[in-house]
Amino acid sequence: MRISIRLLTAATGALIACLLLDRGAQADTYPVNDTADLPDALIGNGVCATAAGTCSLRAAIQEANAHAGPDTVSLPAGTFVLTRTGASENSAFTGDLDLRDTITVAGAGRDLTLIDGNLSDRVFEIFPAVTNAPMTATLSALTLCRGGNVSTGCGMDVRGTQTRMFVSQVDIRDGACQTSFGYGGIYFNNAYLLSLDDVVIDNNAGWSGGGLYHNGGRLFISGTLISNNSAQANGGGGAAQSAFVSVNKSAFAGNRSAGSGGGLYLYNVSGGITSTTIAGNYAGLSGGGLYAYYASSVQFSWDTLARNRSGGTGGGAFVDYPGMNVRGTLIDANTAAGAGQDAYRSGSLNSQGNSLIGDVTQCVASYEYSAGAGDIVNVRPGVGALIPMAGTQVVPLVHGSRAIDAGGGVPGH
Ligand SMILES: [Ca+2]
Ligand SMILES: [Ca+2]
Repeated sequence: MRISIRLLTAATGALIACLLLDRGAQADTYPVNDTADLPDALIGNGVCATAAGTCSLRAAIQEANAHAGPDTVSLPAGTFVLTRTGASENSAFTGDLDLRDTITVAGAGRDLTLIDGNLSDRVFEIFPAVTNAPMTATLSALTLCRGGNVSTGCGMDVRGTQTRMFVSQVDIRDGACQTSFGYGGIYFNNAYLLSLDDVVIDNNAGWSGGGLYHNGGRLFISGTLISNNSAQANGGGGAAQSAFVSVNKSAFAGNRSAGSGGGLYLYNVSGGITSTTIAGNYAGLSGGGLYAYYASSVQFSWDTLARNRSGGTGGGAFVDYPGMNVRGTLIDANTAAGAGQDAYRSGSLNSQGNSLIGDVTQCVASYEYSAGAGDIVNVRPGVGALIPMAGTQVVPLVHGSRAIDAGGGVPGH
């Protein structure tokens, strides 16, 4: 028996080695050495070379797109301004950088490598050369800034039902999506997966989902700060709908929407929001921090919603139909021009325990608050101002706060 297992292991090892060799033979790395925005002189010859004999970012992507199999574009420190204007072009020849095959674009660091959209098109457009073919795109260690003049995704637009998008150690800044039906610093529409790990999405503006607009598929966010974005309609920081959404140890801070959901707007989503801060956001209508609509399949755990403001109802959260499930979550020090300083209900606010809600009177009066063990409600738990910490933003508890050690225990803390 032992011998047969060993034989099987050896055979499997040989197979894996073959696969690795095969992939290794196909993979190419293009080290970029020119910040000028120039095209490749002869696309498809496997050599990244402009007419000047240099390897530009655009030439590297054109070669990578033409080359089957995974490729890596390696960027040095520098600012890469996309000066070859011409939007609505999809072969990376002008305007945005179109990624059409499995690729990794790696910079030298988010503070060192900047790709500037020149406010003339988005920065990256990600979709396979063959509609809905599998592809994986990875961006790391760089900053995308000043995408604009587009309706979908001033930083990036991700499409294709088999497209997986991984973003880590990346800033997406200062994008100007069209304010008339323009969506998101990142626009994701019915692709397979978007993963944001250690990402900052800051100071982008659009019509809906100022920082991020995510429709369909799967969204995973961890260690990420979404701040100072704005929307004319809903979801100043982010809007997600008809998707599975997982947010962990992240923050939505200082975002604004003229409509609802200043920090985050959820519609018809499932998943979990865990150990996340939603603070200092503003909505002109409802849900200064959060608007949750058809979001009863989302578990909110050990989150903080504080110091958000609403020009309408629900300063912290507007709980729309059918309801919202929270545990160990603090909702306090929010303000609303209308009813429900911290929480306003259209659906039920269900606590699974250890919830700390400064003002839940509007929900209680409507018989739409179900208490959990260890809840502390209708007293001010005591929270401090929003402060930056470890690359994100947090709302600390003040000395003597009722919330100290009242969260019911957070795993991993
Ligand atoms: Ca070439
Ligand atoms: Ca394009």
